[in-house]
Amino acid sequence: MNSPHATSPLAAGSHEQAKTRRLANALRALSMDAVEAAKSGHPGLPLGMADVATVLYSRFLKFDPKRPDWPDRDRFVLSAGHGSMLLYSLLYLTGYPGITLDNIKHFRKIDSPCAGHPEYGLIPGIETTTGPLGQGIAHAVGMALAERILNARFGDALVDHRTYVLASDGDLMEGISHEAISLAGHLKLSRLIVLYDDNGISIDGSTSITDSTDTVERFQAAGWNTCRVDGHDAADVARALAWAQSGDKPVLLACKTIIGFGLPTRAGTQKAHSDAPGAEEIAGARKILGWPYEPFVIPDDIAADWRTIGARGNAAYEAWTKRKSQADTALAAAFDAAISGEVPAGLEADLVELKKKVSAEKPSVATRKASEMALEIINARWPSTIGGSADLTPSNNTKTKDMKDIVTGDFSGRYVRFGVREHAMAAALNGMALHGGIVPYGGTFLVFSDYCRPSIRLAALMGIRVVYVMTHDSIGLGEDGPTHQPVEHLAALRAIPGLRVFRPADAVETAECWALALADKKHPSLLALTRQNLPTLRTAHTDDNLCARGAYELAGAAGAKVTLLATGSEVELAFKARDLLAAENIAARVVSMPCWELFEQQSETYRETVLGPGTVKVGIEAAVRFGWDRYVGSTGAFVGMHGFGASAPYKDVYAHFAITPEAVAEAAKSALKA
Ligand SMILES: Cc1ncc(C[n+]2csc(CCOP(=O)(O)OP(=O)(O)O)c2C)c(N)n1
Ligand SMILES: [Mg+2]
Repeated sequence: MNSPHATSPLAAGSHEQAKTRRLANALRALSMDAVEAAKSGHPGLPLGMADVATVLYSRFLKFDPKRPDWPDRDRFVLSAGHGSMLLYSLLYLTGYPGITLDNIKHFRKIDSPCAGHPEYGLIPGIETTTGPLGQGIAHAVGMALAERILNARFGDALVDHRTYVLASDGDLMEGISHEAISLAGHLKLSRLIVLYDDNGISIDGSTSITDSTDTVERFQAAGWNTCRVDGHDAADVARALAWAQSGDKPVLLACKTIIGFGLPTRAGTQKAHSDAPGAEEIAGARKILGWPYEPFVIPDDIAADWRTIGARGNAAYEAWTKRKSQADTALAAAFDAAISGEVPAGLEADLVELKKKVSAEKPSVATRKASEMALEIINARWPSTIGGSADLTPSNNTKTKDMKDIVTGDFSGRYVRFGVREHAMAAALNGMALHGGIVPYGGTFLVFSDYCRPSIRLAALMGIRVVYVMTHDSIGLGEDGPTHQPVEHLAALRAIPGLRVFRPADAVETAECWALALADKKHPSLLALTRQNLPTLRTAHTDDNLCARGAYELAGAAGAKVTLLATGSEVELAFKARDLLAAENIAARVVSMPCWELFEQQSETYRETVLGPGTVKVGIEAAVRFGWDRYVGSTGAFVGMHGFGASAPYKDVYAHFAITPEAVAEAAKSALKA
């Protein structure tokens, strides 16, 4: 690489440099005016990073506001989501659709897409939801990885862009940043450029009161190229960004800035971080910045210059369209298919064939193995799927036969070795899904969904398609004991709005749940899968996907007095309990409930019919009761866990906690008597 301090187009004192400062001041003015009007928000970051952002948008970022979905655009991730007004100002001034000055005037109000923190989907140009610190930079690692994967598949002519991240002290203090930067450094994601807002301030005061890390050395140790930059010297920023365009490693530009730059008394202090500065402070800032205009007024010449910046990328867009039209027809078609994200023709039918075969052969397999069987078919049909695991590949069964590893320097594989980095894995899956062209899935043990949860929550909030393959889903994992046996996780995951939690009962249901997860472009799905073998219970084949309705009657009974409601491995127990009850002339039906969320969406009539009006209900799940009351009601019973598990062979653990067919039959009989 060249020196980051070579000559610059933005020499000190030049007209260009003065103009850049005025452009930046437009971002500052809009940001502080909006925060002041809302009487809420965070002026510190926008005022501090305005110069850096201006250089990035005016000289480096490849974007076309008229084509916010252009697949080969550079991605800009505002990891420090509290600085949202900086992003809104940039999007508005460069001419993105979906954001008006009026929206900015209503920053943080119910009628404005300018939400407190940037929310994916509210305004084109917001590449990801951010706000929980550390998530954005980790999402960006997934985006940068997606770019390289698609570049390997489709070539430089179609895929050749960068991912820029603006990260704050808080982003880099968060643990997830460690996982994310070490993964990016290992994979040498050279198209990833982090602009670190090195202002030395967080909410409690100077960062020196909590942190002694040398951030630049930390990134170097993780395999990044680094450079210290004066974040208020446009020339220095431009030089560093030019330098960052080449090289074979991800790049950290540590930009020294003053938080709240321009605020007369608050600049450089934690007081600048958040809250409306007040009329006096803002009037003072206008003087210091040389910005005499009324609130929300952008003078015509500056507005025009920003629009010109917005128009800058159109030529690159046109050139890309031309390259695409000249590309090999099959390649271009495959590219379009990947970007569309549609499930390829024939895949659903293939999965139906798998169901038919399984129903006939009735194998006894763990659902993690059944998931692998489904994945063999999915991955063979769909080149867009990218799989991975957080160092549990042999346990999660996530790697199918033809999947080659993605390795440093060769991104032509389809399998990511995420290392023991669950949180960054889940975030990278988000980034890949957001990037587009990829359908990501990743595995770990269900108990470690806790380590993924913040990313899973954001996937649900954003409404994106990510699939989590979470195996070892109960005490049924046996010997590893209570540290590894999830008990509260199903309930906790079901509490996340929009997350589809699937717990299939056998290999047929597993194939159905995979089909549902893939077909749903607007929701993340989590498959909770067993370690232990389960019998095939769906022995009568149907082309219909019965799991699509969330719950259904798997075994009926004439004159049923009892309905046994179960999920996953416990459906087998329900079947055995049904036999025990039948021997005592008590008719019981079995309802499998692989996905509560989908069940809740069915009509009231369907739900009532499935739950069995007039029958006594027994819920069976090797997990805590939380959530089950709505189905078993006040007259029903629950057979499951009431605390943490225990370490022993799994059959002994089930017996120890009395999650057995006998216990279920007893519970049903007591409930009938009550
Ligand atoms: C995970 C998470 N924890 C806490 C917060 C609340 N919070 C918002 S900004 C911030 C830290 C502010 O410091 P810094 O990141 O350096 O931003 P700056 O003040 O420099 O703009 C905190 C703790 C958050 N948004 N996300
Ligand atoms: Mg800071």
